[in-house]
Amino acid sequence: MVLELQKPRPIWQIMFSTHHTDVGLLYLITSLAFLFLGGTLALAIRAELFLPGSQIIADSMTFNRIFTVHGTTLIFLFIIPFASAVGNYYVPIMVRYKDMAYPKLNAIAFWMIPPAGALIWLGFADFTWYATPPYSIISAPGPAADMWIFGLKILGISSVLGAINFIVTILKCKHPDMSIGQVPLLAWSFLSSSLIIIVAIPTFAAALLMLLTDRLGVSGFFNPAMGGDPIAYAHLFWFTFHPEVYVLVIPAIGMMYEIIPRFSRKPIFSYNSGVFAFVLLSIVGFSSWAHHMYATGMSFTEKTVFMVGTLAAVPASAMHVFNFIATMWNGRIKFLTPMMWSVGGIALFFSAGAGGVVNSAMPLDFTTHDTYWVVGHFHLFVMGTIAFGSIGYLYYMFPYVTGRMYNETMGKIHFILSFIGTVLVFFTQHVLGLYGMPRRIFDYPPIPEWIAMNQIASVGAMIIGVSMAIFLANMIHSSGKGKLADIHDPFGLGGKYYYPFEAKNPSH
Ligand code: HEM
Ligand SMILES: [Cu+2]
Repeated sequence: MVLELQKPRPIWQIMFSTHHTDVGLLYLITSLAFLFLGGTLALAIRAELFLPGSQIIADSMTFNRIFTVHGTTLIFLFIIPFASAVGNYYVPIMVRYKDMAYPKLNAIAFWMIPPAGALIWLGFADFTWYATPPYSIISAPGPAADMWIFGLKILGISSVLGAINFIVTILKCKHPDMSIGQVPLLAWSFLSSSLIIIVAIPTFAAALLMLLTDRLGVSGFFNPAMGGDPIAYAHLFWFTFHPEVYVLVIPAIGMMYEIIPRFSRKPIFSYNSGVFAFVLLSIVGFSSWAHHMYATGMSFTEKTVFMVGTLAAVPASAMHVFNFIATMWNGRIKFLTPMMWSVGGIALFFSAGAGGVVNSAMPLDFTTHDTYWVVGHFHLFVMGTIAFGSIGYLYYMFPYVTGRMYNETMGKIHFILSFIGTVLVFFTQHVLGLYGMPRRIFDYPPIPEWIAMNQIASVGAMIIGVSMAIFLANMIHSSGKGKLADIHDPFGLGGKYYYPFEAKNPSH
C-alpha cells in the first residue's frame, strides 16, 4: 500500500489528485467526519428519550429533524463513502491495475459528496429518511425538504458514477493473468454491490424528481388530493432501498473476508461459496422490497410472494456466516482489534438476521411494524454489522495508510465498550417494540417498563459515545505519533499471511 501520511504533502495536492489512494483518503476522512456528526445527533436523540416529556429538545418538529438528518448522514454520508474509501484503496491493487478505470470520474464522484452533505445539514429536513408522502409533498417545510431532495439526488449520481468505475475496473482492467475467479472476495463484494446500485438507484432517482414536482404543485403523482397515490412512492422507494441495504452490508462482509482468514492464519474455507453468496444476495435482494409494506393493504398473494422472496436472502447470508465460522475453526486465531470487530460484527449479523426473519413473517410483522423493534432490527445491521465490519477494517488499514500502528489497548477498549453499548441499545429496542412503543416519537407516556428500557438504551448509547471518543483520540494520536509499523507484517501474523499485494501504484 501507499503510505499517505508518512510523507506529508500539502493538503491541496491530495485534494486535487485523481490517484485512487488520494481519493480513497478523501473518502475516508469525509466519511469519518460524518460518522462523528451523525453519532452526535444519535446521542441527542437518546438523551431526549431518557425520560418522558421534553428533556433537551424543544419540540417534536426539532426531534424529527434530528433523527432525519441522523439517519440520512450515517447511511449516505458515512457507510457508503466509507465503503468507497476502502474500494478506492484496495480494488485497483487487488485487480493489479494502476488506478481506477476512470480516475477523473472517480474524483468527481467524491467531490459530489461534500456539497450534498452541506445541503442535507444546512437544510435539516424533518420528513424521516424516506420522505414519506403525502407529508413530504404537502406539509414538510421548505427549503429544508427541497435541499434534502437535491442532496440525495447528488448522492445518487455519485453512487452510480462510483459503481460504474468499480465495475469497469474489476471486469475490464484486471490483470490479464488474473481470471475473475481469482479476484479477492473484497473486490467481488464491490462488484456485486456496484451492480445492485446500477439497477436499483434509477428508480429512486425518478421518485425524487416526482416528489419535487409534486412539492412544486405541478404534478400530483403521490398527492391523493390530485388523484395520486402515496403508496406508489413507497414501492419506488423500497424497490431501491431494500436492495440498497445489501449495498451497505455486502462491502462490510467483503472486509470481513479479508480479516477473518488472515487473523485465523488459515485460507478462507470456501472462496466459491463467498462469491456465490454475493451474487445470490444481489439477485434476491430485488425480490423482497414490499416486506416493508405488509400493512398497506396488498393482497394476500402479493404479500406471500414478498415473504418468500425475503426468506430467499436467508441462505445467502447464512453461507457467509458458515464460511467465517469454518474459516476460524481450528485456526491459530490472533485476537487483535480488527479481528475482534469482525467477529463481534458476525455475531451481531446473526442476531440481526434472526430479527429480520421475524419481520418477514407477515403475521408477526403486524406486531413489530413501526415499533421500536424495527429500529432495533436495522440498527443491529447498520451499527452492529456494517459499522463494526468497517471500523475493524479501518484498524486493519491503519498501518498501511499511515505507516504507524494504532494503540492496541485503546482499540480493544473501543471494541468492548461499543459491543456492550450496541447490545444494550439495540437488543433493548427490540423488546421495547414488543412492549408496544412506536418508533419516531418525541414523547411517551410514563409506562414504567418503557422508561426503564429507554434508560437502558440511552445508557448504552452513552457507552458507545465514550468508546467513540477513545477511538477518535487513538486515530489522531497514533497517525502522528504511533509506533512505526512493520509494513510487511504489521500485525505479526507471520509472513505467509501478510497482505499479499505489495504493489505500490505510482501517482500519475
Ligand atoms: C442485510 C442487512 C440488512 C439491513 C441493512 C436491513 C435494514 C433494514 C431497514 C433500514 C429497515 C427499516 C427501514 C425503515 O422502515 O425505516 C428494515 C426493515 C425490515 N427488514 Fe431489514 N435489513 C437487513 C436484513 C434483513 C433480513 C436478512 C431480513 C429478513 C430475513 C430483513 C427483513 C426486514 C423486514 C421484513 C423489515 C420491515 C419491518 C417493518 O417495517 O415492519 N432485513 N431493514
Ligand atoms: Cu427490506
